[in-house]
Amino acid sequence: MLAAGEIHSRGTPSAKPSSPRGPDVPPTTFAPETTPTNTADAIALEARVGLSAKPKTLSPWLFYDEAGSNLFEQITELPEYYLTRTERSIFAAHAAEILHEAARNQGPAGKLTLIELGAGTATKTGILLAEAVRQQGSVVYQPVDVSETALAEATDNILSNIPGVTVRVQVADYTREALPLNRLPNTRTLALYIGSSIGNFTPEDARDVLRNLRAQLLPGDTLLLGTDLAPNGAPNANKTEAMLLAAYDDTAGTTAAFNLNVLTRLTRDLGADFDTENFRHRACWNPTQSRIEMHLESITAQRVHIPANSSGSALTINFAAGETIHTENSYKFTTAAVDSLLRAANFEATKSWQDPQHLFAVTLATAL
Ligand code: AVI
Repeated sequence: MLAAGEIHSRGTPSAKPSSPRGPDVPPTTFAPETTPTNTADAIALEARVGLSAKPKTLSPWLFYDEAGSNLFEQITELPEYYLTRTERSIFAAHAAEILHEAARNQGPAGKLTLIELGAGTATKTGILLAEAVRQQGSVVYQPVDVSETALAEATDNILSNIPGVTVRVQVADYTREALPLNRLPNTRTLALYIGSSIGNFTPEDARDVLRNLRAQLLPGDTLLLGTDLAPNGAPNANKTEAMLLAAYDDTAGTTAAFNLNVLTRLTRDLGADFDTENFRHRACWNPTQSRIEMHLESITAQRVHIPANSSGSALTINFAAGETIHTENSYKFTTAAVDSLLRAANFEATKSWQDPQHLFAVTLATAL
């Protein structure tokens, strides 16, 4: 899956993303060995493999159907979910310095091009794009995402609000595909991987995602990485485990609805007979792995059925009371862990910005 189109903020779109809109397939933490190319087959295989495993698992990409994407948008505005607004506040306070630092290796005539992995609707990126236009007059922005719907929304927002940006959308799964960068002469690339998305990968997969990105960059290009900090993540950190847990188990029940929606999706897309009333949302802090885990806990002993599909014959899944399906990991980092992850992918951390409470870090790294 790969499509690209260039759209300027002044004038008419010269091309639009070409493939039809379909369900979103975000990156997976528990990637199946053989990757089906269509979403229906991928869901069928994911459910069969994950729900037959011990312990049971389901990949977090299953969260992001239309209802799940809307619930995630709501999560980002919850009082308990500090991540999104904190990262935005770091951009608002430091955008000028971030862009100056990234442009340091730039020749006098050159400009920075910004690419963004998993751009989604690019709501926070506008702050950085506006600053890039202020510093260099114009900017080319290349958002990469599996969701054409999200990219179309991102493009509309940016073109109507930030004059001077040329948007080149790229529909691709950056966890599985190379990212042809179409580098312009005399430019350097600043890659954005923000929103703590890296935290949803195991440490090995996180390193591989960054290595894949590094392979597309030239020495001197830069990466801006957004990471959520662990309770002991930085000197003077003002974060408690309780704060972390609340961010993943809010009082309004939005995160619970987001987690349970995965069962609704399997019921709808596979004809399964999950009753969401028989499951409850669980979030826990795993200090050994430095991650928040989300699970769906079976309230009673029960059986769930999935009819035969492209992945195999009909499946009966037995749940003991209290047994869980592990649906997501959200890793939290110390500043040292961020530095060593970057090193492992052949980047060198050059500067890091945090909010005054040290909840979240935005790190600029140079490709070696
Ligand atoms: C997308 N990702 C960075 C979110 C996170 O915080 O790990 C997903 C999420 N899961 C529950 N709440 C938000």
